[in-house]
Amino acid sequence: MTVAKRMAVVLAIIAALVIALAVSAGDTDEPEQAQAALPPTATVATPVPAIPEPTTEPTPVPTPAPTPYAGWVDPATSGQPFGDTVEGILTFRGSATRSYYGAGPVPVAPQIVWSFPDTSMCSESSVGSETTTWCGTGWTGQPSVWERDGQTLVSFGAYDRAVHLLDADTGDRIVDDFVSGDIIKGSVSVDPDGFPLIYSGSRDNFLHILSYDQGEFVELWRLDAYAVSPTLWNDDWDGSPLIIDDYLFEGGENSNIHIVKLNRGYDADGKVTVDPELVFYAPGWDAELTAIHGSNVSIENSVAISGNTLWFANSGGLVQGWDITGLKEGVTPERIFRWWSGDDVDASLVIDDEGFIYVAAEYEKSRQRSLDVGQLIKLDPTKPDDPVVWSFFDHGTSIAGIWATPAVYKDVVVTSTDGGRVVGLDRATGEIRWEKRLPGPVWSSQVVVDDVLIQGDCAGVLHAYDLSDTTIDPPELWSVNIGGCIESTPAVWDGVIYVGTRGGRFHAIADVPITSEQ
Ligand SMILES: [Ca+2]
Ligand SMILES: [Ca+2]
Ligand SMILES: [Ca+2]
Repeated sequence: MTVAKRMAVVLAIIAALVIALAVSAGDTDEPEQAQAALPPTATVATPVPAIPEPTTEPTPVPTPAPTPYAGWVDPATSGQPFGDTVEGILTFRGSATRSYYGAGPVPVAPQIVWSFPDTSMCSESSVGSETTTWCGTGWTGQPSVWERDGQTLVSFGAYDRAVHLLDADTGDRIVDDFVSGDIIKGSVSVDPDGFPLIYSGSRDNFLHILSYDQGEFVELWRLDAYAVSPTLWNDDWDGSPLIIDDYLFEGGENSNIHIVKLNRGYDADGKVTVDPELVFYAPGWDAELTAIHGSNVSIENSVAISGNTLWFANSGGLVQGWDITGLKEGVTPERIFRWWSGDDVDASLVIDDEGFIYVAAEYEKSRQRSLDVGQLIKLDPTKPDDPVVWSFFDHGTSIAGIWATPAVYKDVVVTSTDGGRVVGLDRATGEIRWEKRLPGPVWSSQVVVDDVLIQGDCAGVLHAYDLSDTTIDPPELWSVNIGGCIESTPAVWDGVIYVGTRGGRFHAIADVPITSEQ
């Protein structure tokens, strides 16, 4: 049972007790109506006596609901699920702050319970005159997993060019695959407001919006990388979009940041509709950056939002925050934070519950700046002129640094490097608490659920480590060889781990075989 399901049961029990109390107290005039008027929080806030005393008091007075956060994303929600409308992992790293890793239980002695499909997912893709065959799922490749109408669904994009939507219990297709025009590297996003929509980029130059309520995938809209001007560098879409309050936020390899008003709704037949409008775009580069770094300033990470600021970085290493406070009122977003990391930042920025930002950078250009600021940097955005809180360094070889998106968990930050280091850092000081070595490149992002660190390596082994004591090198709980380099980030949901590999297939890993009854 998930936490939310447990909460629902507890709420139901408490609600029943409140009704019993009202009835026993003789307040029988309008128990149903009175109960119906109570918001769910009121029953939580009001303690129920074990032995109800007769009283002339009416039913307990509801406590007013807490004032909802007025801005875009309450910073205090870092580490929590993405809203409370749809249960699941709905976008890369689960939330607007890229910091929600899923829900347990985590399996204790897992095996592969199903794999999809029967043969490898492969296709060819070309860059310039060079054509390569790609198989399986890659970076970032995290599946979305969510609950809908009593069913658990899982969706992901793969190197066969397709978006897949499966029954998470069985691995059977819910609808036929949506085949895009090129390979898919990024992580799909699922609509957090419950609309039957999936959002996916592709190397085919389009960001696609797909519906799945007509018995098949229907492409309702797509955004062309060349819909904006000027662009720089390329035209793929790797980032996992964020959808909040009917707005979609996405960076592209066209090096621009984009904001789309979705205008979601339903038609007369009850089928989902969108009427998107590109309301804002802007270059993610500036002349100061291109003077140093040239035109490779694509945005390949997944944007983050905390408070009223939209955060992302680009392949030129420019970390930036854009003020979106007045977006809904038509106020043009404005860049309010600029900081240069020195090298390509493909990992997504992670924002903790205090608003600190964790930047993971690659080391390819051998610049002095990279030697000065490091490859994992904690930034304080309230000090734009001197934001570095601490730095972790990984520049021992000519190509080094970090592709995985780090995990903030309790008092540590866990990261991994291209060379195969897996490191636990003190979140306050940046001090290295422990370090492991795994077969690299370790591009699969860290996932921590219920004190268990899940880490894939490039030999095809998925590891689980006991992180209950964050001060010691976490002992291994289990490992399972699933074959093929694990570049994709796993999704942990309700006893099952979902992940694809470069070996060609996508897997569900759990303690016991899942039966397909019902
Ligand atoms: Ca392309
Ligand atoms: Ca890319
Ligand atoms: Ca890049």
